[in-house]
Order: sequence, then C-alpha cells, then structure tokens
Amino acid sequence: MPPALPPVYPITPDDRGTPALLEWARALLGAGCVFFQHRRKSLPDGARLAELDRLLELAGPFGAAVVVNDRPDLCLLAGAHGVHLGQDDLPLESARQLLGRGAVVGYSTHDAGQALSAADLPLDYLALGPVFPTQTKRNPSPLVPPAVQEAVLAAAKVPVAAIGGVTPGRAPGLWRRGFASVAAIAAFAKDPAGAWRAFAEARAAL
Ligand code: TZP
Ligand code: MG
Repeated sequence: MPPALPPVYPITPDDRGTPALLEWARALLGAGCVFFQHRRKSLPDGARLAELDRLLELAGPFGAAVVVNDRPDLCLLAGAHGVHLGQDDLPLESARQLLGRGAVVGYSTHDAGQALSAADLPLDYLALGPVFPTQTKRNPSPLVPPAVQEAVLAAAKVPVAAIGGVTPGRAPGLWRRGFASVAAIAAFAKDPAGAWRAFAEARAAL
C-alpha cells in the first residue's frame, strides 16, 4: 500500500540552496511531518536528484514519505515514495507502470473537467487548486470556485487535497468542506516547524 495522504501536506520552497532546504526539511520532520513533496523546479536535474537523495536519508529515520514533483524518473532513481504529476507530465498510467502499486501517485487538477476526467486513472489522490490566490506558482490557473470544488469533492473516488494560498487559518474551512488534505508552499517556507504546529492545532480544534 502506498503511504496515505495526510491532512496537512507541505511542499518544499524553491527559493534557496540545498543546505537551507535540508534545514527546512529537518525542522519539518522534527515537528512531526511524515509526508511532504519535493518540488524544486529551478534546480538542474543532477542537483535535484542529489538533493532528493539527501532528503530521503533525512526522512528515513522518521519513517517519512517524500513525493517527487513532476518526475517519475527521479523518483525511481532515488527510491522515493511516489510522484505528484501535473497536466503536462508523463501520463499517470506510465508513472504507475514505472513505479508500481506501492508508490504514491498524485495528480494536479485546476478545473472540473480535469478533475472529473481523472476518475478512472490509477492515482492515489487528487490536488485541486488554486483554491485561494497564490503568490508562489507562475501563471496560476484561475481560482477554482467553491461550486466546482464541491462538485469535484462529491464525485472524487480518491482523497482530494486543496492547494493555493492555504494557511492554518484557511485550512479548517477546507477540511470541513470535504478536502482530505491541504497542501501549501508559502505557509511553510519561513518557519516550517511553527507552521506545522499551527496546522496541527487547527486540525485538533476542528
Ligand atoms: N498548484 C496550484 S496553486 C500552487 C500549485 C503548485 C502553489 C501553491 O503554493 P502556495 O504558496 O501554497 O500558494
Ligand atoms: Mg508538475
């Protein structure tokens, strides 16, 4: 069985070098996070793979899963726990073929058509967003309106993570509406351990 999508899903920032990124991960793991995404689009492939290797060494003793953004090849090479694929990446079937049933396969969707047409694909979770304005993603898709969020949540056969502008203050509303998870970059960028605790408190108070 692949590791399950947890209620809070941190994603790496892409604004710093590897030593600072490893510090970021150490803080997050120390705070209790056991599932996060490596999304380092600005690194050359070799550096991206080397960093992923280091992250997996750090994550191992915590039993934490590291999900690789965009790249099943890097996931396989590093022995990571799965991939998060976008609309322009390899097909989900190909990633599944490469990584097997034990890997997590997540899929980014930005509107009802993308999310609803993913119903029969071999994936473990969907991400839907942006649900709030985001400063992090270049050229984000338009906001996914609440009515579309609800339609996707009602139809989805797998857990759905909300993404885009998610903060500890916004998370409870998303969980209550039926999102299984909230994924965020900016909220975790400066103080990952503090943010983790803030999300955990929000979840406990639900
Ligand atoms: N997909 C939709 S919004 C987004 C992605 C990758 C960026 C999320 O970043 P932030 O900083 O949590 O808004
Ligand atoms: Mg992608």
